[in-house]
Amino acid sequence: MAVPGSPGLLRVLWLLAVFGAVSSLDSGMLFPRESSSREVKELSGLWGFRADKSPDRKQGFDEAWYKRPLAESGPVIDMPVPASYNDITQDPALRDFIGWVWYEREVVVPARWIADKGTRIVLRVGSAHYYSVTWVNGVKVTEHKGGHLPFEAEIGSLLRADPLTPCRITIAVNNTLTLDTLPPGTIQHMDDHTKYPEGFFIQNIYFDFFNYAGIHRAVLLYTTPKAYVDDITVVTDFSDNTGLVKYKVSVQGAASASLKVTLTDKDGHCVASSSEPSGVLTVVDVKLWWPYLMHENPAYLYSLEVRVLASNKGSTSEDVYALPVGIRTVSVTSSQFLINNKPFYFHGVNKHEDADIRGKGFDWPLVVKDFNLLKWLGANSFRTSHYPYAEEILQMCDRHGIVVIDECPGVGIKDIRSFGNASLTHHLFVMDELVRRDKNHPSVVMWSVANEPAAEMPPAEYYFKTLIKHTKALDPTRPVTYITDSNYARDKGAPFVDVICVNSYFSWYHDPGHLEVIPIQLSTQFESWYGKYQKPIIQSEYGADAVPGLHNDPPMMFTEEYQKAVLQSYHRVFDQKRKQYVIGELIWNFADFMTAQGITRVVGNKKGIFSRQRQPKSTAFILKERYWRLANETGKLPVWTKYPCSL
Ligand code: BDP
Repeated sequence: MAVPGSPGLLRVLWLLAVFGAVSSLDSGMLFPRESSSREVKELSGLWGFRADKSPDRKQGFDEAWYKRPLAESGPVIDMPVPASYNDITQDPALRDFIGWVWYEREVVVPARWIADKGTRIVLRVGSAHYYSVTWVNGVKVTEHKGGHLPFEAEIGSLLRADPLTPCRITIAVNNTLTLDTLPPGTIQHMDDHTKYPEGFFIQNIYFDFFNYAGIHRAVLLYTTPKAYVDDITVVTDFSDNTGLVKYKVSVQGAASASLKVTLTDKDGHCVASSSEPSGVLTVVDVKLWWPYLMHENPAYLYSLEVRVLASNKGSTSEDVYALPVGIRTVSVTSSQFLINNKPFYFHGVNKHEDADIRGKGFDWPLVVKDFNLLKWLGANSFRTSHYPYAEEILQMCDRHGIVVIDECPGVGIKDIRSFGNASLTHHLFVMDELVRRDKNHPSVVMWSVANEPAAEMPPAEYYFKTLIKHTKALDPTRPVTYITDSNYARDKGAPFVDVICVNSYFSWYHDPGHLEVIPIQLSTQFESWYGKYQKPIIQSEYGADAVPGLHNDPPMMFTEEYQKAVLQSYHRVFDQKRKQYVIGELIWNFADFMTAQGITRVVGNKKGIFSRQRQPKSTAFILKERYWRLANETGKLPVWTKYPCSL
């Protein structure tokens, strides 16, 4: 975290001190961007697909389906990528499928990529849920555990070995969750044949969203020269009018290389440059990155262009990569969250990557619609409940000034066996992957390592102490938290977090129907947590289900009136406590979303203030009115808000 108020030299020393830690991740995962030296070929569209419905789901491996075109080993259907496969067909068995599914696509690789041996060809999968194995022309190129995060493999030499064969990509994806996956789950076989058919089993999960599966984000091929920019890490600070951009570039594949690093402003003017692989760039008259509704000109981004000129055996090549950079600081006191040393109040939402038909598949129209709704609502922030969102979404946040609490998929850690070594090791690894991917986004202001774990269980203390310490070592510049729903006195991990994030559902899961309990229970909640820890508190979830169009007055559960009354009761308490130590409120949820079937869910969770189709319920207007009022009180409205039609 930044050190507010410290003099310039100390700041540079501090930046240097934290930097070793931030850059300790050994290889990069830069978002693939086109440049004069890099090309990107998206493989979105129709892929061939088959679910392995064999009893043990192993037929595909036993018969090596990856060795030949998929259509040669059985029937194949069309499957869009990116998309979850679950809601694409009329087959309930595919919607609820557990096990391996197989995707395949033949790609035409530009001949010049193959011909030029100085070109690296990288296959990248934005995310596939949950476990994936990838082959190119029948040769395994990578395996990856975990959805929501990208993985890649260099495939140039493989393609060059047989340049006349078309490039056939096969990806097998398995959505089975176990006690040490993130999120965890268990498989339960039902062997009583008086009740269940032969081979019947279910996937138990301890989280409240549909376990959508498949290839959820874009698959692409991209190129770089042999000597390439592998990673860039940026940490920013400022003192008075001077911005500081501490950077570190890691280059791979070069025997010797020279480097040029240029920071340009929005108008393309160079504001600082260097020829060192690491250092601190000084920006005079800095334009800071501010959140939406906190400044007239929010989300100012510079561009850090890195050029690497390498020579290898007499030939030279150049690689160019441009990274958007927002200069800002984040810090926490005992009662405030500071961005650029000014108190920031989170008035935002929790979201899901979720929509009709495509499930968790990335979809630009949906992303842009959601950002328009966020801005309309006057929301300045969201939490990526309950897993990392697509990088394109974080880029939108950088560009629009929407502040992000970036959460890893540590949701539903409820079984004591999920606190074991295997789970912790994987959890630490996922945090490595997440920080490596998202460390340079100015919009990301805090890491959340989990949601509602069974934090009262004894092993939770060691687990969260280790996890939070590890995350802080990876990135000492951002606060770390996890989201709790447990009691302040029993929570074993709370001593280690920087900000207390509490979820509560008074008058819903407790005292259902009794709206009158909210003021007292919510006040008690805040006072108990603050009394014990003296740390700032975010109400990280609160809300109530409302079936759109269902009405009753006086309010009854599941009606729009009840949802409205719950929100208004919470808001009255927030208004008392935000003057003290409550630093934010995030509604559960932005939009209705799909869940597993169950007796408390009527085709999904209905706690959205928008329907799943992004139409407002009455509460959206309540929240809009409140968020704009909060923005008026706590921030500065951007110039364009004077012209409401531009909303
Ligand atoms: C919270 C969970 C969230 C659920 C929500 C609910 O964090 O994932 O969807 O409850 O039940 O406890 O609506």
